[in-house]
Amino acid sequence: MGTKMSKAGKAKKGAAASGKSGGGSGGNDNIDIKLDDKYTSKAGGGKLGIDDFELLKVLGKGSFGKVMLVKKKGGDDTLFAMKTLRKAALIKRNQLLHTATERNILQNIQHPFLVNLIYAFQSDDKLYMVLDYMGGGELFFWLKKHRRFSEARAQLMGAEITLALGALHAGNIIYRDLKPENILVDLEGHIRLTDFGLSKDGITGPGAEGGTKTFCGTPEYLAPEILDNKGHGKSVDWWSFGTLLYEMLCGLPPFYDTNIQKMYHKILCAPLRFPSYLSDNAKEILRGLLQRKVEERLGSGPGGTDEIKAANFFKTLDFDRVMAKEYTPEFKPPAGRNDTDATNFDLEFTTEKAIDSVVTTHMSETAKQKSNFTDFTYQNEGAMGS
Ligand code: ISQ
Repeated sequence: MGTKMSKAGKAKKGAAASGKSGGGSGGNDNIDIKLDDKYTSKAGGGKLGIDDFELLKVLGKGSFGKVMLVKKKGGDDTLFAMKTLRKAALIKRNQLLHTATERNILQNIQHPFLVNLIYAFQSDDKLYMVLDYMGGGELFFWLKKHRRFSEARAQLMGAEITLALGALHAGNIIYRDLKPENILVDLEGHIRLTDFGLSKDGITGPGAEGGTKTFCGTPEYLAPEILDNKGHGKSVDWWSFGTLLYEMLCGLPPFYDTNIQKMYHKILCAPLRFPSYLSDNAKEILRGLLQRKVEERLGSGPGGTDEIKAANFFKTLDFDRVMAKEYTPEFKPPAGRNDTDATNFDLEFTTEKAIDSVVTTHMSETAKQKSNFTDFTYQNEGAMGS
């Protein structure tokens, strides 16, 4: 959704979600927000609003809004991340479909390794998504700080990411945007994927999508078939996973170049090379995932995710135990002095006063905006009554 937690030298994302959202500046966009009725009505009556939350810290800011650390008033002490999005900015930047996609995916899948949606509501000017809080911040931050991870650390994180992608694929969702900035770490060291805005649902195989996508930002995690505009399916996520696993193990993505054109070229045709310290099992899974021929790529066969789970690289892990978070991560992010000090987030944001800022828009636009966001309000059943 374009909200970045850190600016540590990476290009901001802002990829167009799709040309299908109709564009315009708040007019008659016919947005198909597929909603499951059971999630749109709130038990106990009344509607949640911003006043039901205590705003504690700013965790990050982006072009459409910000993410704040919040607590529900009168509830227990559970911390949440509240993502706010300005409707006018979304409409102007053609991000309605992107937002609707994210919200739909979040409300339909609950998983231990996906950032789950707990509440969603709206005002005339903004959308609000209340999500699991991940106190360890971005994996990106830890990867840059530690340069590379041990095989044991990359193995457990890789297994958790595999299960998250497997759950999305089982729901016919292609994530498409796997990169270290979109992987958040909790205070135990477990991960969750976030930012489903670019995900695509209902695509079952290569070529099913068609059409041209515009990708801004850097291509280092994008599969060759995306760069080649050949249409793509779930296997693009296994390529991105291979790129990420390589970066976790070696410190840089496999086809990295400071020159973006050269990086494009390398992703399409450079040979895959490994540093000498990498184990045979690590090289084997990376060769399988970073296979340019989609039909030969690990995960693209009928076994899907099971092909990845069966790789020798994961042979010392029991995936049922991974799912149950029974393995203790090798690295635990520092907790800070207290739960709410957001020590693993950028001081640039966390020192800012957490407020729900006022949006200045024309009244005529407000009414139009409202019509595009009907049914956004949501309450997770698990959170009822808290
Ligand atoms: C959860 N915890 C911390 C930061 C976040 C940013 C975006 C989405 C979810 C988050």
